[in-house]
Amino acid sequence: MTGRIRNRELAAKVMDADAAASLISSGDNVGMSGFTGAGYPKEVPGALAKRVAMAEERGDPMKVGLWTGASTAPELDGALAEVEGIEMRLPYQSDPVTRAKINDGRMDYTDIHLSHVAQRVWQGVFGELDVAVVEVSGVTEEGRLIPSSSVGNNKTWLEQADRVILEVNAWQSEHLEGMHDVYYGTALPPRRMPVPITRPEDRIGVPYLECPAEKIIAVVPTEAPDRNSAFSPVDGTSQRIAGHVLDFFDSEVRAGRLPGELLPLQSGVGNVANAVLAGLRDGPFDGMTAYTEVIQDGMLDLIESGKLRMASATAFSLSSAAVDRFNRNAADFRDRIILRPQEISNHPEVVRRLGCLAMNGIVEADLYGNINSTHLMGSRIQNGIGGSGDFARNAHVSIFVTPSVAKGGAISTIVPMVSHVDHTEHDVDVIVTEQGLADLRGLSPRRRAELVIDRCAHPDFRPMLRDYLERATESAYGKHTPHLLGEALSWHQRFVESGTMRP
Ligand code: 0RQ
Repeated sequence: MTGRIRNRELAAKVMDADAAASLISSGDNVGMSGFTGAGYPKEVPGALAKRVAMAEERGDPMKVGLWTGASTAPELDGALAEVEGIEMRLPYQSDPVTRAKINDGRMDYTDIHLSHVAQRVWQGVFGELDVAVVEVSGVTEEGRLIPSSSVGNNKTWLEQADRVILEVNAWQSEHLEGMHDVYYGTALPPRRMPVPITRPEDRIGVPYLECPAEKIIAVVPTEAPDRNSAFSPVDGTSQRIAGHVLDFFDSEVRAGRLPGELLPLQSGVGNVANAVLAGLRDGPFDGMTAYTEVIQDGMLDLIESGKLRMASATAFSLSSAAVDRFNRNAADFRDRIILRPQEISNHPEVVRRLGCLAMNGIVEADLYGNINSTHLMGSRIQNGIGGSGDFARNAHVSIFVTPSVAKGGAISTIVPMVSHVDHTEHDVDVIVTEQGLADLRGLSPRRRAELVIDRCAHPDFRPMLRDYLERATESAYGKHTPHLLGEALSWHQRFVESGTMRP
């Protein structure tokens, strides 16, 4: 381990996780590293959860505010949610225990565009950041921090926190050194300057995180692995969705709206998005690039196949099999992957300039193209908006993908009106299900509705949607975006009452 902590001053601050966790107080806001199961602290959160449980037993409850890059893993979110040690969680989660606590009303959660988090913290809108707990893969002789498998908000946590606890993880590949690009040029308005990225491969910062040694109060060694959940095997539904997306890219190239190597890809979280990447591996496009948020299995496959020239992101989101592959070949991947802070990987200015092709999964879409990415039946949070909004609004083409039905066919993912809106009709260019693809660009709401029903809805639900649209067009208050207000959310209500949207 001493090999990973090459700085003497920091080596003298090594302690175990329990001792480090004792330096966190009830009521503290704690900024932890971690983004989709990569680069989160492995030791201190569990030790903190133990403290919380002991405090509860003493009748002196302890809670902290928990801020991260995005989702983490059971050892962090799960452990702290289990003992109800989290007062306010932000900006994204996907942990089953956390989700249950939030939906039971026992934990506060604020769901934020991931590119917004750093600037909100700089503005102080969430209060002071007391402690940062950040995993790094090593410390250089000079005390510079070598980031680990995600960058997320770590730069901001290290700058803003009063006290810093480092976890140095020797499980992370040593070849990560040099892969990161940490940009120190951001400022709040009116001093904000352009972010000088004009190609996904541009490096504009430094490969290290900086932190004054006097702020670092503890260094905890670990060798625990990242824990990302495995993707489901690509099934027929995902394959058909991928096929429609590929055909669309092909026709855009033929129409002269996309170059032959496409534009930088952004692919969201989830199984369907991963399957689209798998489809691209067998497609006709070469020399592709990615400017995205996470590098998932499908992205790694594309790099290995030579189809993807390089990928820029803020984190890995790899299954354990893919992590092994990455760790074995990390030196080769280093030249073709750049990890950046999330306010840069998701920066609206850069996404617009590069012309990203955004592909994100959804919960449901409505006839007019509004998208719900986060809430089941309008009230139960699934994960969060993540970076989907950073990309969707600013993309060259914004594509949303979903199977046409959920829960074994009880739910239509195409509904008369979405029960929660994350992406408005203005940010949605293309909707794809296994049934087909609806290119909504340039269409009026009523034309969009016809196309979404014909191309995307499941055949079992198509007649009900057509019937709704016809009656709404006849009797709605306005004929521009016709709705029957008393009926628009009745499908959801039926599901809540009977367990199915079917009549
Ligand atoms: O629940 O596992 O209990 O059955 O939602 O659905 O079909 O596995 O889909 O893994 O692609 O995730 C929107 C959640 C889709 C994801 C979402 C139920 C379904 C299942 C998951 P079960 P699937 P995916 C940032 C990218 C927002 C953040 C984002 C997401 C579970 O894509 O979190 O885009 N997106 N980040 O049964 C009720 C419906 C449902 C439904 C699905 N209509 N009603 N339940 N489910 N549809 C940018 C990056 O670059 C990363």
